[in-house]
Amino acid sequence: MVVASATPKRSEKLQGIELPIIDLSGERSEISKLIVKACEDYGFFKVINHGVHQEIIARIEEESLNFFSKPVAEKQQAGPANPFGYGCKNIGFNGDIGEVEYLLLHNNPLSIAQTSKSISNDPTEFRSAVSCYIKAVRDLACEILDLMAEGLWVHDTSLFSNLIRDVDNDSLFRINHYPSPVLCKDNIRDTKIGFGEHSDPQILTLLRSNNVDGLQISLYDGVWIPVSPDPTAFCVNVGDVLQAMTNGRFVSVRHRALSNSYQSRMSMAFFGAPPLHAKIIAPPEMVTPDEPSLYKPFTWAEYKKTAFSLRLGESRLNLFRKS
Ligand code: GA4
Repeated sequence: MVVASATPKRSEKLQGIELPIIDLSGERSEISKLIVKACEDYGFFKVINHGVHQEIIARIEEESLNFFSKPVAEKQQAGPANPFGYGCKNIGFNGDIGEVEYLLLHNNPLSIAQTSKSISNDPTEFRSAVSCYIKAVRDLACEILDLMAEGLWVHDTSLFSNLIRDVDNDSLFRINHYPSPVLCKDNIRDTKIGFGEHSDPQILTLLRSNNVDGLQISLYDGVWIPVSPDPTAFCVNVGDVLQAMTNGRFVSVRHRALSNSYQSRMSMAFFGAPPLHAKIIAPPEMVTPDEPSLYKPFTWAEYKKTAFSLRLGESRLNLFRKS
């Protein structure tokens, strides 16, 4: 069965929307159409019946909770996240701050092995839990990218997925922990920005969280729409590179995470990225006389360098628009 909501009118969206929920056990051509529509309308959707085994998820969740429950001094030994490891409050290198602590890892096996040593007392177990999870979500991301290409009638249906299947892919894995805010005076809980507004620079992000809310997306400037948590689903979002490769047809939507809950929130994001040398250019099917190409060709290395040299909330893809 495929479940997807029709695009609500703007007024309905403002009253709180549910993202399209796409059942991946449905009929392939139907699913690919729904995915394309969701990426055009929202840049975000949820997938259910995604095939990632619960044991794989439970294993990395347990490892992550073990890590975050360690004393601060011990956690700091796995940091700073420069480039990989434990980070607390500091996001990126340009002064962005949030109420979040996190682990940032590269998906390269050697890098995982290296980073695991300082994260866990049992690095072999941690490394294995991370590798299994990354493999499962990367396969899922590839499957979704193939469905997107099919729905867009791109001739080479592996065009997008090949970028993250490449041995040199630059994908990242991030585990965020938003501690439950302490009670303020009068027992009022403060809403804090856990992770400030931004778009993801990569191709595709697959996010899952525990059953605690906090994720919001911005479909219209200044209007934040909460995304309800669902630990059984993956929340999928289009990144800047996919917006460029679809010539603006798919949108890389800004999102943020609040930490305003009575419980702590833990989320895990896989950011599927191309190899550094990969050229990012929309395929011919995405460019027509009516829709001429919007972006200059660039490599992922060029784009990444720009993204990491700017603030979190920057609209960096605009810098690559043709004038
Ligand atoms: C957003 C998506 C990923 O979490 C991330 C982030 C990265 C970081 O935390 O170091 C960035 C941010 C993210 C975009 C702009 C730059 C880089 C912080 C920042 C200010 C790991 C990524 O790849 O880009």
